[in-house]
Amino acid sequence: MKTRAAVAFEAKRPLEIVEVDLEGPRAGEVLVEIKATGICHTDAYTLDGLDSEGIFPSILGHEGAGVVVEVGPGVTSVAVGDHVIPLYTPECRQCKSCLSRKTNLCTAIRATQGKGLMPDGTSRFSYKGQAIAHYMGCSTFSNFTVLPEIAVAKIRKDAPFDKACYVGCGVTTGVGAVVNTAKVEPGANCVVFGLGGIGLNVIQGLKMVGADMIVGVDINPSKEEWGRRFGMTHFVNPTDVPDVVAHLVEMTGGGADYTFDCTGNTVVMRQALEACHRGWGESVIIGVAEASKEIATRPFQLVTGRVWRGSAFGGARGRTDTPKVVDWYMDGKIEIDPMITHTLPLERINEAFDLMHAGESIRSVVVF
Ligand code: NAD
Ligand code: AHE
Ligand code: ZN
Repeated sequence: MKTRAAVAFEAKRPLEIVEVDLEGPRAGEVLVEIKATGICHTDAYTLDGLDSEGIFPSILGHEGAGVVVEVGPGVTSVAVGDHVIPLYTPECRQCKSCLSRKTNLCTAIRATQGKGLMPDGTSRFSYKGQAIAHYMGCSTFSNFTVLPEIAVAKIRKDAPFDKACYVGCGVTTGVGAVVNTAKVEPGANCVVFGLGGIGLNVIQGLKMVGADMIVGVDINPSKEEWGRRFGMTHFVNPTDVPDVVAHLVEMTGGGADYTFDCTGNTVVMRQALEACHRGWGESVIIGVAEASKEIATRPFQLVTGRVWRGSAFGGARGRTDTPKVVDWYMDGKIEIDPMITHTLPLERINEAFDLMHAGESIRSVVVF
């Protein structure tokens, strides 16, 4: 079939909206009509050529929601008409990682996914006879996409696509980092670095679990109002203080119980670790750093009890947990609507990247 898609032909070039060829689902795969997709900073990072796994040409996008329109042979867990969220972190429930119960990082198809291919080692997308790579196993910047059955979460049918898509990455990543990864307890003092589409979801997760101080840190002063809107109790602009770590340690009475990096900046990651309380403070890295960047700190920071951790997709088990996050939204436990600052047609998808880089959006959503 033909489908409209925004194709990343080259790094650092705007996406081009073209009609591409899409092969139907093979065994264990489903064809999904994408109804809406968010634009996450990770898409921008790959398009900007900063991803060591970046492949061109490819169809980016990993934060979508849509409807199953065809299933391949052997598919049993979803059916035509089901509403689904594509999962860049699938859940096969059979691999060593899934069975360990220690991680959400299913390894069943990670190797081919990282190469922009379906699990059988081929691509379903092509343009003028040339293969186009899939992205993060999702490629939601296409009106139709093919996904492995283990990489779709079935969600309730009354959830609006243009909001539920955000659960496919940003919402689950932020709220999940609090609930699943850090397991923040009520009364904790927390610091969130970077108040964008991820950081604001960390903040609403912290509010939900009853954190005490929720300190937001951002170099963009307009983010103060956004943070307060979702439960932030204090704001620090690092450019206003001589030493942001010393300032945060003082504010939190010796350091935070939990800090979260939602910037992807390795200097900020160090600050987030060092703003933790001696003896027990835990820092969770959510931000994705550009290829070749490394983190550093004095080992003494760890010797004296601070803990450095990371979180991918908020530690959520895709097929099991994502529908629950949609329920939280539908039941009013978490908010999504106000964070979606821009809704655009596919033709204007490049504007979404401009708005993100200018710090003018929280989340832009493309509706098909
Ligand atoms: P975003 O662009 O919406 O937000 C980033 C925020 O960080 C902005 O408000 C910006 O002003 C702020 N910031 C930038 N530099 C800063 C600094 N030096 N100090 C303080 N604040 C600073 O991006 P997003 O969509 O929220 O994504 C945030 C990061 O999380 C990205 O690196 C993205 O790739 C990553 N991410 C990771 C996962 C995961 O599963 N681990 C999932 C989604 C996104
Ligand atoms: N390809 C990058 C790594 C990118 C990365 O860390 N991705 C996160 C999700 S970001 C969503 O917006 C993730 O889930 N990582 C786990 C995984 O298996 O990729 C690189 O550095 O090569
Ligand atoms: Zn993302």
